[in-house]
Amino acid sequence: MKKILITGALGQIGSELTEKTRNIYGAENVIATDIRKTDSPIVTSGPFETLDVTDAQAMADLAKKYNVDTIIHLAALLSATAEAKPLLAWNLNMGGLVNALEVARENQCQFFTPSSIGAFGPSTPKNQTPQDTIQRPTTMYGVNKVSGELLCDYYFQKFGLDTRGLRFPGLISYVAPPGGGTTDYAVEIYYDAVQKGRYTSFIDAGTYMDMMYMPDALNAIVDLMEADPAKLIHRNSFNVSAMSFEPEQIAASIKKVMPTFTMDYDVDPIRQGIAESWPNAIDSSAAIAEWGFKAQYDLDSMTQDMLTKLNDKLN
Ligand code: AKB
Repeated sequence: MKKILITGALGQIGSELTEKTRNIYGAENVIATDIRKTDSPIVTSGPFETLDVTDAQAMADLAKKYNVDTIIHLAALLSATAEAKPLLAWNLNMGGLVNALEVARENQCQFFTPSSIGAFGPSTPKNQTPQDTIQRPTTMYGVNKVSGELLCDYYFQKFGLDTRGLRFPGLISYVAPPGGGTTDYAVEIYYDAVQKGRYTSFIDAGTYMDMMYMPDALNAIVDLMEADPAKLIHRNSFNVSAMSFEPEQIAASIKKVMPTFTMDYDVDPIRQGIAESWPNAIDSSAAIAEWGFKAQYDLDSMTQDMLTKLNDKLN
């Protein structure tokens, strides 16, 4: 049985991944950590510890205390926040990652950390973006993500650490909100649809980005961690996407369920610039071939589920 330490466990991915892994591997075998303690059910449904990932000794102590054999390192700043606070982003995103890798090396842990479509830049092919291609991002977040992919490759090659990762697109969920991301508009739009019946998009019409519904992202993490290592050619990190759309298409999908829904635009130049530097649609074929990646949800089935779940949650 695995003994998993999760950093950033109260964040957008962590909140749901902690619950899912506790269901699979046993609540006592998943140690949730985050820089802050909230009233989230994660804090009480299994072991929880406060942890600042830039504190290497504190992370090492926790790994020893719980005798962990797997680290899932999620704590990081997202793209828009990283652009506003680039030095903090470097220190947190890179400092936290190298600390987590060192703890994994000392304890011979299996290791997962997410990369992102943000690891690509304006000189990357925009459509069907290949698994192996030009990566010259122009954002601090992207610089962190490419560096992180390389660092994880290095720990695998140099120390034999079982590092694995996914290049996530925008992740959409109704449980914990994202914070400070460029793709956040595709989450906000559902909240505003349910609460106000309209949405003002900070991303401009015609801007395509890859997206995925959270249940597919969680399955992808578990499936990659369980995959036969002999079959993995690319470890850090696999392109994975379930859909690509622009704001008019997500609005049209919502209108199929809520015909009175309306959308207008107030474009944020910073986040629009980040979005334009990213691919329109990435190619997930390496993930499909090497460990059987498959997404269940497309735009309309995600919209149906999001609106149903948010109606239950908010009304
Ligand atoms: C962001 O928008 O920063 C993230 C991402 C795509 O990595 N959701």
